[in-house]
Parts: sequence; C-alpha cells; structure tokens
Amino acid sequence: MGNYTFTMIKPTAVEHGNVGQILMMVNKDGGFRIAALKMKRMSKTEAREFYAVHKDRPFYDELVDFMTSGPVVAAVLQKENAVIDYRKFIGATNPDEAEEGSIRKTFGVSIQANCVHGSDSDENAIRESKFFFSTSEIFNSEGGLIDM
Ligand code: 3AN
Repeated sequence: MGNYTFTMIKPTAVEHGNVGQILMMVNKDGGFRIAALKMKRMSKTEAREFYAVHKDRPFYDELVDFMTSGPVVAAVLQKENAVIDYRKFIGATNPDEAEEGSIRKTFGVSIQANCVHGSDSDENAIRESKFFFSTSEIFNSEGGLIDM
C-alpha cells in the first residue's frame, strides 16, 4: 500500500474561503502530512486530461466546466495507507451521504461541488501528483525531494 495520495480543493470551496479550514482538518484531524501544495487554475485541456477516465460519463463536460471555473488548491498528502484512509476521511462522493463531521459533509454543496477530490488508487495518486507537480515540488518530512 502506498503512502501518498493526491487531493484538490475544488473551485467552490476555494471561492467560499474554506481552504485554510480544510487544510487544517486534513493535517491535524486526519494526520496527513502535506508533501506538496499549490493553487492553480486549470485550462480546459488540462481538466479534460485530468478527468479523462470519466470522458464517457454524462457529467464529463459539466465537470470540466466546473473544475475550470476558478482556481483549485492541489496537494500531495503523506500517511500510511494514504489513498484508502483519505477517501474514508473525506466522506462519500455525495455530501448528503457523507458521514457527519467529514470534510464533504461540512463543506460540500452538491455531488459535483463536493469540495475535495481524493485519488482512488495508488496508481492514480502518482499520475495525478505528477500531473500537478514536478519532481522539485514534492518533499519528504526532512525537506528532501521525493521521486514518486
Ligand atoms: P470521487 O470524487 O468520490 O472519486 P467519482 O470519481 O465518481 O467520485 O467522480 C469524480 C467527480 O465527478 C466527483 N468528485 C464529482 O465532482 C463528479 N461527479 C461524480 N458523479 C457525478 C454526478 N452524478 N453528477 C455530477 N458530477 C458528478
């Protein structure tokens, strides 16, 4: 099991001023170490590529529009069993079904605007991290570089 996952705070949560609180929950309550962090507005081409796995789903175009509607905050997170633990920690895709106190229950407003993304496999965690960060932007706990 890998020790890294990738997350994005989605445009609505950034716009609503929830970045600080979400990062604090992830870090303090969830025990995830931030290994990389940046704010970025994706182009349509980038968002289409990032979400290519969903290209046949009916919500693909809407998802691309939404994810490019404003900046996101992207991060690589480190913790043992990071991918599975982070998905448990953020809660169900639909905020209405997410556990009380979870990030998506607290800050999510709809299935689409569910405030955070979390990788669904170790393979995707690496792919998504490399999509946003270069090798000189991901750090271990000693401040050294991680080659994912
Ligand atoms: P998760 O983010 O929990 O892994 P996925 O991988 O099924 O969920 O979906 C990726 C993203 O697509 C979600 N975060 C959400 O923004 C969007 N999405 C998923 N299902 C729907 C839906 N039924 N309608 C609109 N957007 C959706």
